[in-house]
Amino acid sequence: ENGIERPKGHNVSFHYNARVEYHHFGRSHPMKPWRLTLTKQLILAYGLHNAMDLYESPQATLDDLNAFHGRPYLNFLKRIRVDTKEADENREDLETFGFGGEYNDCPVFDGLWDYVTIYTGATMEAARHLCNQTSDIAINWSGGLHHAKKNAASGFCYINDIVLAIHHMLKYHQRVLYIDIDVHHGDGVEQAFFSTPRVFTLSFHKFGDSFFPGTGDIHETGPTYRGNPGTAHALNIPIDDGIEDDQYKDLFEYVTAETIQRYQPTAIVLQCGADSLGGDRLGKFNLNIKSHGACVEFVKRYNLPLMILGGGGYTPRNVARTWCHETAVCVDATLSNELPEYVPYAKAFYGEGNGNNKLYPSLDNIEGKYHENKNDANVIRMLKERAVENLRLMEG
Ligand code: ZL4
Ligand code: CA
Ligand code: ZN
Repeated sequence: ENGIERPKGHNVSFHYNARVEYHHFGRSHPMKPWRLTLTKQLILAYGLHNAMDLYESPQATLDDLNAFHGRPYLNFLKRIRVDTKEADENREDLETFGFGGEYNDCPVFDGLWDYVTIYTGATMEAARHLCNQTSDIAINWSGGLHHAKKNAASGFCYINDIVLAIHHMLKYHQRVLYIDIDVHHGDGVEQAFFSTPRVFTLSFHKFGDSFFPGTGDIHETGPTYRGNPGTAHALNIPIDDGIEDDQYKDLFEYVTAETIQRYQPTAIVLQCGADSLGGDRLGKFNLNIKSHGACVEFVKRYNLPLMILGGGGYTPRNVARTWCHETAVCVDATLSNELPEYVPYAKAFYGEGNGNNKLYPSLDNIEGKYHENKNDANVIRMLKERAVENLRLMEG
């Protein structure tokens, strides 16, 4: 059926609980959990489920989340309801925990606790499968919420499933490398592991013009106070608007190869935020689906236990296309550019241009969403040099 076979030589597992799809951040909020419905339907339509072990993941428990997040924050998150949001008694908590005032990035919505425990449960299950070696690659497209802090929600992220997964992996792995290709800086993960050499965080992102969250310049390599064992275990690659396929691939492959060579990780977690694609509602890059996927391909070639997570992605049809393509990369399948004949919600794939019935429409030149490329060759060269210098600062 569809010519999709199980990959030879490695096991891929897919961790998912469809209940995550039915949550709503509110009208016109850019984060749309139903992009996961679209992703799943495309994966099924191409027959990729035949090539993976599928798991309906359990919800995480409060105790699971407590491995990173503070009790008072978790109690608040579990208790808060839409109808009590405005209540005076909660106003202070809303502010401290990242919900109040201007911070409508993180709204209170119906089923919030279920939502966060569902996506985190899937990431935790993926971590367990990598650690007990039932999977070589474990995928959770509903995870990858990299901004959440120990005691606060931030940037559409309430619980940091990535930190929790890495925390679990450290029981079995000496060194975990975290790579983040979301267009935003993976600040929450970086911060959580600032003081340990056992996790190295590498993020590629748009930086400048106060783009959220505003951190992640090239010189930010972690706190540099003397004696901090985590010194220089963060690497940030700040990128300007409009970066294109070849430049990004070159930068990604060079910096990632140097990092792996120097750090020698025993496992890798890759956050595949799809807001770095061209045409994204929030992003500023001009990447096509196959060059985003080339990052997954590149990392996979190291044959280390690999966790694949989602993250941002605000043009749902292209999020689905990208994560479907990257699922295919994981199972060594090649997909036809023609969308399968029967795709549920096929109309959702209609968008700009003439790529409506294609898996790989060109995204690097979308009218009205094209970002002028502000990255010149010299800046890219400088970033590569600075990255290598930063890697040399690592002790050992
Ligand atoms: C929106 O239309 O830059 C939220 C957020 C809600 C609907 C209701 C309008 C109410 C764009 C964004 C006004 C909300 C104003 N609605 C939010 C500095 C900001 C302060 C908060 O991909 N306002 C903050 C966060 C970023 C800021 C990006 C990326 C997550 C990830 C991993 C998080 N925050 C300005 C915004 C809208 C909204 C429209 C929005 N928020 C765009 N960028 C941000 O890295 C998942
Ligand atoms: Ca990033
Ligand atoms: Zn993002």
